[in-house]
Amino acid sequence: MKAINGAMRLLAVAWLVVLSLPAPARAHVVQAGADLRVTQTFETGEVTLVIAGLSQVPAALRVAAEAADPASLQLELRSLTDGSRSSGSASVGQDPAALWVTHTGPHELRVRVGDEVSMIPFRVLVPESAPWTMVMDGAFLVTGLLLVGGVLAKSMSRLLMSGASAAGAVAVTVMLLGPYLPPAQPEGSAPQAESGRPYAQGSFSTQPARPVTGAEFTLILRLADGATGRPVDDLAVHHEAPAHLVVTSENGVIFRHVHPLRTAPGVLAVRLSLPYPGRYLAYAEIERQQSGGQLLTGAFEVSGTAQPDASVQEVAMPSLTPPAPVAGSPVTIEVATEGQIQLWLGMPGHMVVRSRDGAHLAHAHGTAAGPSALRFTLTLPEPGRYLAWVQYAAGGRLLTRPFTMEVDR
Ligand SMILES: [Cu+2]
Repeated sequence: MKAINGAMRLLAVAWLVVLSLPAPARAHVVQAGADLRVTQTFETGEVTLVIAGLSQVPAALRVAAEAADPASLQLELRSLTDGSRSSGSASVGQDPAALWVTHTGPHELRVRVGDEVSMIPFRVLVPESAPWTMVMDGAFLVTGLLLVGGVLAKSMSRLLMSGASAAGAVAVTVMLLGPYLPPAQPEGSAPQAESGRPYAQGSFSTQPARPVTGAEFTLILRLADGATGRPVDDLAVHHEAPAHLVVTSENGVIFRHVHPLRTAPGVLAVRLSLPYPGRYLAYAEIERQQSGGQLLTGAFEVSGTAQPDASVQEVAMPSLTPPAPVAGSPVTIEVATEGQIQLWLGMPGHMVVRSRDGAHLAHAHGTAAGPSALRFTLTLPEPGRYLAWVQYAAGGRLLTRPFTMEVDR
């Protein structure tokens, strides 16, 4: 009996230890309950909306604005399930807006800055636990109750002991298998498509049709489903934006990296002003939900006379390894940064590389090589001259530093 009582105490202690451990992280449902960051380029500058994750509904959804420059946002949240609305406002550096949410599922956040409006579709997700976690929790509970019962009774029958052991074994087995069992779909998530979705077809246009140097115009990207021709309205937020748009002058002197607004289903738009006349190349990186990433390209002409350009950037002086890069094999590029690196779009550094003719565009992410250095590794497909722009945030500012490199055969 002594031996059984000893084992019982040991089991009771083990049970308490397991209960006090943090629940294992389930990476697949990290979307539910996690913050959603969406970056948008308004005329006044770039603003990142931080939509706080919820653990339950109904609740107040907190929406904050982050930006280098001051901006005030009018917000309206609409449930696409029942049409219920809630509105508020948020300013950079101020407390978040609190918008009332009653349902999980599809919503649209309408954001107005000045006279521009972006409508951001997103899903309110609430984490839900998988059925097997209930089995595990139940088994732990039974083990504990039997053990506590035994302690209170100051003795433990063999029946109680074997019951507790069996329940404990079930609980531990399920816990160990946990990482291999399917995670629960968060409440409010979209039904899974049976197969991947077709690529989007993109067409770029400008308004007015012929932009003039120094004057604001709107660059528009219309997205249509490759199979049905209907507007593509299911872009996944990747690297903190539904779309990343790079505009370069054909000669590579002008570079813009912006995040267009969704002005209607399948329509993305951004206001630009360009200083030099000539041909410009546009590249949009998008990713449909449950589909792959893709790059859409287009071109447009700007007329007029050259204007003074305030966006002229200092040139980066990178160190390359090997010093003479070769087509088809990796090159490591290290850039010293001006000041301590801060995350921008969730990454320490970004680099956009374009072939001189514009046929090839690559987007690489850097790792921090110390507090004030960035390291990129990429492989360029063809020999020739490449134009590159390193972008990173330091001192609360986004810096763009161009350089060029020759790639040998
Ligand atoms: Cu981007």
